[in-house]
Amino acid sequence: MAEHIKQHPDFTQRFDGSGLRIAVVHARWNKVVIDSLLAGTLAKLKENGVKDHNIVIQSVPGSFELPLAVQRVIAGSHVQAGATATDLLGGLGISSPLGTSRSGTPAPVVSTMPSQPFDAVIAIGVLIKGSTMHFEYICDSVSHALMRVQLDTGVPVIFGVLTALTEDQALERSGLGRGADKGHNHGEDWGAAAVEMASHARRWGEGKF
Ligand code: DLZ
Repeated sequence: MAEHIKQHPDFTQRFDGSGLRIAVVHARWNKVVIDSLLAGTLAKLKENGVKDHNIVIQSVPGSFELPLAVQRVIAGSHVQAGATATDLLGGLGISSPLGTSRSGTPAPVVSTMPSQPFDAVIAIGVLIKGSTMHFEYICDSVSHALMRVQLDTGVPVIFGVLTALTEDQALERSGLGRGADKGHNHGEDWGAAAVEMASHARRWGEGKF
């Protein structure tokens, strides 16, 4: 029997992120740790093939703001995709009050709006316990709310919220440990998990198992 049972998951199976659109929403409390987690997340997304133009980054003040932000970002990406469809119909002269151009040739389709809603959202925050019950309330409500958002929307939400009892715990989990061992940057796992879950969700949604 191995000495330690608790292990990171095996992320060696590669998923193709080249066709995925992913949002990262991060809090700004505890910036040093957030910056490192964000860097690890983005590096792993790109390593898995996600294109720069398909990554959208948004920030909010603290972790408590993350669930609403994630929910609105998902909703907004559907609005964007719908607007692109409307642009397309307008370009073809179907719904435009002006109809086709004078020559009768459909106007060219010019759209700068992304056509694809987000395939996954990564929520990043760093909660460090203080001397009151604040930490417990926020950890509890944020984790439940992020779970609710992903179940309500069907879009994978990656739980990138560190809930650390000490500053050292937060540093070690972002690869910034004060000792010789800098620890592991959990942002990398969140990037890999986002690509995997987005790929699964798309495939499962098409009834492919
Ligand atoms: C107020 C507060 C405190 C004390 N600590 C943290 C923290 O460690 N990490 C974090 O992300 N946010 C913290 N916040 C801010 C709250 O999350 C939230 O932004 C405010 O209560 C405003 O809603």
